[in-house]
Amino acid sequence: MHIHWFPGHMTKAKRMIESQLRLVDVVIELLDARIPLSSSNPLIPTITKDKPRVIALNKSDMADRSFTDDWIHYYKDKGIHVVAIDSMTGKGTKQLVSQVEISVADKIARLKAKGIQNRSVRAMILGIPNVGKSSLINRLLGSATVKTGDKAGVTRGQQWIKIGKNLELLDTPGVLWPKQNDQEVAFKLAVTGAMNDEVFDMEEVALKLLETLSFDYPVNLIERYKLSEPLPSVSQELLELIGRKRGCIRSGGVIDTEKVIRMIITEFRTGKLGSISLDRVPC
Ligand SMILES: Nc1nc2c(ncn2[C@@H]2O[C@H](COP(=O)(O)OP(=O)(O)O)[C@@H](O)[C@H]2O)c(=O)[nH]1
Ligand SMILES: [Mg+2]
Repeated sequence: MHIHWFPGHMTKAKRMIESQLRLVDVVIELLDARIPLSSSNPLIPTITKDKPRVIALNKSDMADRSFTDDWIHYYKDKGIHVVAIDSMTGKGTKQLVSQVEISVADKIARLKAKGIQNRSVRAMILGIPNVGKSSLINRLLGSATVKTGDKAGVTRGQQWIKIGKNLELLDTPGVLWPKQNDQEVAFKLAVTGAMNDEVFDMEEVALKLLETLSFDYPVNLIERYKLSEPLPSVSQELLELIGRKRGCIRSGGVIDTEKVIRMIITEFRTGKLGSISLDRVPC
């Protein structure tokens, strides 16, 4: 998928989400556990208004557990429901479903008091591209009991996935644009694969990644690439050292820089460099 988020696209996305929101009781905001802040769209609280919101920190299998715990406390302190999940294995998804149910318990109780019994809870997933929306939907679909068809008032083609006894999930997620105009955030989105590679200078991204890892996760680099301390303080030298260790060399003994760059970024994105988080909770 390749989206350039021009203002026109943003307006269209926002409008589409607003119309989907009318159909649901609760929103699951999907964030990347490695970069909860950078992968969030600042407009979500405004767009969702008073709707209950549950934050799911996805890809937690690749995030640093202690950071994820900090983020969970951070959101809980703000009174926001939050769960760490892994949409590939399904870890945490049961807890997510129960958090979604808890978040709307008041509303369901009010409906019950009015005599409306057994009303299903309707939910939708919201998130930026590549955060794992489809993977989560597929995971939840795997345990779905029934897949219901089109409903009156719903855009044709949109379906509800029935999960458990009384939860229905819209099978089309809301896609929001990622944060823009912030270099630090752009780096984190690029390195995690949230943004299209063509938009970035991948060498810059790889060098910045090495700089960050040397500082925060030196052991991960040392173990993965069999390096020894001290690591070169200049990222370019570190890149070349890793290239030599990995045999990314062209004829004439020159380092194949492009190959090393691709390798490091791929290894980071696939979790081979270990569990790494790039966003810390604000102080
Ligand atoms: N390791 C890991 N990878 C994930 C997880 N969820 C999604 N992915 C991967 O992230 C990429 C984007 O996922 P996708 O569901 O297509 O994202 P979408 O654009 O939000 O629908 C895919 O390569 C998935 O395999 C997760 O929890 N853990
Ligand atoms: Mg998708």
